[in-house]
Amino acid sequence: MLLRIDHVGIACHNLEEKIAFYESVFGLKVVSREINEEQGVREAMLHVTDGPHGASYVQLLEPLHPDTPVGRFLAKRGEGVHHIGYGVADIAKALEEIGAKGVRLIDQRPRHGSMGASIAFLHPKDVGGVLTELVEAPRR
Ligand code: V0V
Ligand code: CO
Repeated sequence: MLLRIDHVGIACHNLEEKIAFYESVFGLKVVSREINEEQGVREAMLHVTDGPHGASYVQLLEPLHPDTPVGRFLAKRGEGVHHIGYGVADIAKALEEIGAKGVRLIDQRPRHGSMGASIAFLHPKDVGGVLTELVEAPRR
């Protein structure tokens, strides 16, 4: 069901500073920057590699306000890995199958994600403490 690691989401206080760090230390390049009001983030995708099932990225996340998922995470835990996003071929089908196994779905239906993707989150308490995101890339 999971095709690849689409992205690792990393929470930070200052997006521009963290982009500069990933560019200078790892040589990654920003391929997208967006503000997602619904998710409460300003985010950047840095391309890592291409694989047979699509690309993988680092997603850097800065909260738009303290009272958002990433804002609360930063206050409680500080900067660090916030979530893992897995690529799936059919997000509606994946949600149905995963929900049927008793994992709480934060999103019953897909939402708008970075670069035109459809995304949905699974509750970290049901995934061993890992906030898990499903990502269906847009059709080309
Ligand atoms: C919170 N918890 C986490 C966590 N965030 N555990 C693991 N990883 C995380 N990232 C734990 C937290 O420690 C608490 O456990 C418990 O969950 C409830 O947390 P809370 O402090 O009440 O925080 P809330 O109200 O933010 O609720 C947590 C959830 C929320 C996960 C339900 O953050 C959420 O709905 N997240 C999904 C949306 C999201 O994260 N969007 C930003 C990325 P204890 O302390 O009670 O044991 S947007 C994105 O990735 C995009 C756009 C994209 O990829 O395209
Ligand atoms: Co994400």
